[in-house]
Amino acid sequence: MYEATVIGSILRDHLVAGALHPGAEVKIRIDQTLCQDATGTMAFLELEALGVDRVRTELSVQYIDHNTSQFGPENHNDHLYLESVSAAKGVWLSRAGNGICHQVHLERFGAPGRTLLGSDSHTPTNGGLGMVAIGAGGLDVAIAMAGGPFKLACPRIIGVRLTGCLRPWVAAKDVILHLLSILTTKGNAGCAIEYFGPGVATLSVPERATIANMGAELGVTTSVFPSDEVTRDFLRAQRRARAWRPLAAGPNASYERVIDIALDEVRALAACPSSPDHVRPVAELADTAVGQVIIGSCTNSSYKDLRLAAEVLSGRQVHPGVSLAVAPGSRQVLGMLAADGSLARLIAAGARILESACGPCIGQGLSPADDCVTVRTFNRNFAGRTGTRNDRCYLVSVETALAAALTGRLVDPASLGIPYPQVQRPRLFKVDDRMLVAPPADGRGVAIVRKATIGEPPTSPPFPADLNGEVLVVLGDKITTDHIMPAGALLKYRSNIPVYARSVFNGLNEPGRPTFAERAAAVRDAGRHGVIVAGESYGQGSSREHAAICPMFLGVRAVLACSFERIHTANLVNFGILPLRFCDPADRPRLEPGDHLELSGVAAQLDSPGPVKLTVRKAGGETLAILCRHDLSSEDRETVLAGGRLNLMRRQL
Ligand code: MIC
Ligand code: SF4
Repeated sequence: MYEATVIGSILRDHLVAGALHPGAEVKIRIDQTLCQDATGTMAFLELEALGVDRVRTELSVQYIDHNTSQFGPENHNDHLYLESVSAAKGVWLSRAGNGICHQVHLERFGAPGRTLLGSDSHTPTNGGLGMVAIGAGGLDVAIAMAGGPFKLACPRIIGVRLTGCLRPWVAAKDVILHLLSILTTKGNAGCAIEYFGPGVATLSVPERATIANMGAELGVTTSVFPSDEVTRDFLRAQRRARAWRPLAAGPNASYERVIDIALDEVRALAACPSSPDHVRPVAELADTAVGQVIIGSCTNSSYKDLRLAAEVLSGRQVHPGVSLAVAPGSRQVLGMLAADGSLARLIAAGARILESACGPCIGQGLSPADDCVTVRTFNRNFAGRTGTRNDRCYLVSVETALAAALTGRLVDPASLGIPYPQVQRPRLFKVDDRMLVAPPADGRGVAIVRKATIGEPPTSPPFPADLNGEVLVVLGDKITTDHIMPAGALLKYRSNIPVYARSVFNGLNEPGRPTFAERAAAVRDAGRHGVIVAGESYGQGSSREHAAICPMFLGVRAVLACSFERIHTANLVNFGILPLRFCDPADRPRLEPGDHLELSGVAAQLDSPGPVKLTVRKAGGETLAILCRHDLSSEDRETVLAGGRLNLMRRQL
């Protein structure tokens, strides 16, 4: 399978250990890393804990893009820590205001044929440039920065053959929404997607990046496009022609499965509340009145996206019932919009211009009113992510967002009757790297700024010999890391685990009753081990390792689920929480909060090839026997038993 594919050739070039075989564990060398501020503080605290003086990658970049609202001193404290620790450790820094990590990386650093590991789940955006770009938890990125290899299950490669070209008013976003309607958000862990076919050449690099970006929503490890003349042109226009190299699948490339997409047949689509795979044709949603439209995020905020917005809105006015906000993806995009008059046209049409940052995508402001339909060009619409509890968030292309902004309804943009503006890529992008700070050649003299809100990297005691568990909660399918560890206004506590941990599963809390965090802490303080029970696809969404660290802090030692998502599983293991799969999913609803759950002889059971046996004691005295499986490698088992990877590495050092 790996022979003639682009993904296979990049993995082969970077293979450090293991053999390329679908599902086999391999280790690969990482050329580049990226961190953003909301995950970066913890990643750098972990890097410091590992005693690393200077990073050993070809390039590492720290972006300040997620957490820029600065309510209270915490955000700025984080920024100052990140600025100084980046300089000390040999890492580039992209300052607040310079843009969203994935967009800036695509513009200024991404390179075909290289590997990129990022502490953000949308790191695969740079697969649009022909990189094997993978999202991971902060600790895995810290280890890569330290020069360590990245461990992954060798992905099964799904080929997506693109033919034809997109019709006017249909966009790359609709292509990935179409793919989400086929593959859904669950069941794709362990796969990767490779795009090929004649349709690829009709898509620009930012369009490819939009498609690769939302591979994260499919749950695949990475999404990769070939590197061709379009890629070369893009890099040339960024004054980085030297980074180019050609990459294409050979004629004998074979894939586990091939999905054909005729681009001409794709229609305008929307992901309806509250999952990116609740996809329907926009034409069928025409009765939906819209109160808010936001254009931006790492999925759709390139120059082409926003120039198109300016062209369409030029001389028109946003519907009086709609609040339209626009967040350019980078300072480069914003600067170009300002220089060519697009910004003035957006403002004249009534758009509210936001900072070049993640902003509302991660619930940092612009939460919609109760019952207000919000239409966004983003990638995630998990319930409550906007900051409004029962939100109604639709994910669409820029074209569809503009149609909603003009009409106040969800309508197919082709029905607007406006000629489709042809936006050409500029011959040269406006390159200005003054907000990118290069690290000094020797960072040893740099003083690291550590204000009071910068905490310690958390560790936990070794795994108990026998698990004396108590079920804290029984959940359904598709529990996302936004459910486990909400972000939004709480993002500012990312460097302060004891405070942030108070909000674990806060969406489940009811007024007047103990919170999840209080219940978990009480179980921990009584000397028992908290257990979370869930259905399919536990841990969808972000790479935030806080969704493992904070439960760990509250004494959670095991998660029993029907299936898990890739990044979250790795994070659980890294922080000493045991992920177990039910052998029989019908056992899940037999469990209730308060049940006692025993797993004796943990180490021996994890080592034995058979299922793991658990005994459940119910409040009424009934006893159940439950069988589970684990998918842990021997290294993972050792990590869990040590109480997490930092403990293990400290021991090894
Ligand atoms: C997201 O889109 O959910 C985030 C915020 O970018 C996260 C990272 C984080 O939680 O800090 C992600 O996608 O990994
Ligand atoms: Fe930022 Fe949203 Fe992209 Fe996450 S998905 S990196 S919050 S813009």
